[in-house]
Amino acid sequence: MIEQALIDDRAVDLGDANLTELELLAERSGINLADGHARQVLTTSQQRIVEGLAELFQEAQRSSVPRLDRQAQTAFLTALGQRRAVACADVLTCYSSSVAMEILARSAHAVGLRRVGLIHPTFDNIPDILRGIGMRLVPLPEELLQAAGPMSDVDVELMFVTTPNNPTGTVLTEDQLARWAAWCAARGVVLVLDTSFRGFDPRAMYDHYAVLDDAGVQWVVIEDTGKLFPSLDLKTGFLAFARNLCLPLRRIYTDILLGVSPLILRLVVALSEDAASGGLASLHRTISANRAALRTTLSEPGLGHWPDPDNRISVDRLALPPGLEATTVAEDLRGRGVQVLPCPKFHWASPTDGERFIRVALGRPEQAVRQGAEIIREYLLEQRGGLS
Ligand code: EGV
Repeated sequence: MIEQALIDDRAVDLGDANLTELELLAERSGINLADGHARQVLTTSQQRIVEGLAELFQEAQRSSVPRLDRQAQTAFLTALGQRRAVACADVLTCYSSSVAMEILARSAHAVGLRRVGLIHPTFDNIPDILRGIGMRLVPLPEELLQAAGPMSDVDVELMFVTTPNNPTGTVLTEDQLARWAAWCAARGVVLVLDTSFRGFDPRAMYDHYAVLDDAGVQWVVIEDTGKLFPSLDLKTGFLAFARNLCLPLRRIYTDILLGVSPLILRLVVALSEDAASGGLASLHRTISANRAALRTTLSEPGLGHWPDPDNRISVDRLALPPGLEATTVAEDLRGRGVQVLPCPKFHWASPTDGERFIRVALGRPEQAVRQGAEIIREYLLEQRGGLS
């Protein structure tokens, strides 16, 4: 029997749910280690920014919105090492990175692009948005993107790479990006990066825009403040692109929105400046401590293993012991009061490959991660006993 559950008071087949529907379910009860949003405790300096919100509102009211918009873009991009962006990118500020992605996909479709190479695995709303708009998808396995040998010939018009990737944390190095940028430039392929998780990993903070600009490729980069700052989803996505880009991004953008609230822009400026002066380092310590707590709690033999040892982003995959399936495990864990994501939908081209993995969110108070990990541990110990 397929389990049903109430999501927003609608009955939804869990066998059919996308990852975001499972995340909505996770907000209803129990320990929520499902969505990848930033829900860790505010740092002291972030707390101070929040306490000044009324003041930020007044400032935003008095400011010129275009200037504030540019300030938010510059403060965020430079905090994350993307200095060349200030000189070479046009940037459209969006409500979220998913809205930026929708605008990108519609724009590509409008000029007739259909064949899209997409990193595999990755969060399911990316293939779902692209397919929903009418794109035909070709999976690009992470191993292919990282291979040092001769570049295989993939027949695509647009290439979409999430880096660091969600859920694996895999980062496209500067050399790899340069190779793919040259490859795309030579073939007239549009190169799109989704860098929503870059702020977690210093290895993803080299200046991507310098590499893209120097390669002379047609490029788009989707950035996101939402995964980093625990600001109750007051956030922006940035749609950054080459000045000579052949896609009608501005036209489609204006079909959808006029702009983002200047209060959010002002908040992004404050949080980005804080990130540059110690906030990012503090975030890295928080995520690292939560990852250590999770992995230590589940370190006993027979409880699975960590397939992404170098992952630094705010989610972590556990490879389940042989014989267990993620869909069942996630359902069982929900029954015990902890919510994680089963990984089949991340493997959008071959879902059963994802049954070996669950994804655990780490952007949470450390206590929530510890308690969740303890429940997962007890469950897996019982399963180990039952299976042997
Ligand atoms: C993650 C959910 C959507 C997404 C969650 C996410 N938002 N579907 N528009 O932000 O990794 O949990 O990225």
